[in-house]
Amino acid sequence: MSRRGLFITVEGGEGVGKSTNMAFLEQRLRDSGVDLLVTREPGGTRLGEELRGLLLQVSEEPVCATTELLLIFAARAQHIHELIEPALAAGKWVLCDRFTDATYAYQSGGRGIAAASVRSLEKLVQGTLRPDCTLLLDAPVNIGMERARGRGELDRFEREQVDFFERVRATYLQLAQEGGGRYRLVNAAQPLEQVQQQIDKICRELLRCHHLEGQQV
Ligand code: Z5A
Repeated sequence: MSRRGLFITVEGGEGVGKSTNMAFLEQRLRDSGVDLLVTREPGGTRLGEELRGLLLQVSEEPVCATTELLLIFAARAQHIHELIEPALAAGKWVLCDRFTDATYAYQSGGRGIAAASVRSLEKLVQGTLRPDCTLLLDAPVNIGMERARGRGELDRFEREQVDFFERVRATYLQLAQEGGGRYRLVNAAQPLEQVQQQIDKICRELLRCHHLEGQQV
């Protein structure tokens, strides 16, 4: 029976460079011989990607916060059942672009849904499943918004105002502060090379802890 894999998530507010650094981390882990599943939330499965489309699209009908929350957890339930759990059970590492910390940050911090409601759904949908390690990319909101605005058309979340993203950031930082050992805070306001030096260090640590050191890192 293979050893259970490691569940790594990457989190952060708008424009912090998640996509850029997910690609860096993926390459770094693959180069080290890690058997890896790379995925994202909302999404990952066919149903999850359809729900993602509904969540991100700009629509004339305002989406109520509870609907948003339930769609996110519906996508997550399918994602865990179809992809995440089977991969971890088979000994693969899972690298996921956002997970439930984003729900605390956006739906609770940003939209104002009670954290207790998120916790109930977390328990229902995930059981005891939690990430083993979360890289939290953090940058001041104005820097993130400036970077994200340079990408063109804005989705439904990206159209929110500064105070929404300030609450998202504050919630993420609070989670990291209160969340025990699983969070690794990365200063994403630095130039990319320095951000990736920080990520590289975390990567070495993870590989060392999981006895993959000595392989090409
Ligand atoms: N959402 C939610 O509400 N609740 C949930 O539970 C979950 C999600 C799971 C989609 O997520 C939305 O879903 C998200 C919250 C909601 N909406 N928002 N906002 P997403 O992860 O797909 O969307 P995103 O936040 O836009 O992620 P992204 O595409 O990874 O964007 P990013 O962090 O901005 O990354 P980027 O594209 O790599 O970087 C942006 C630009 O900055 C780009 O031009 C880079 O070249 C540049 N960049 C990156 N790093 C640097 C540095 N260090 N210096 C200078 N420039 C840089």
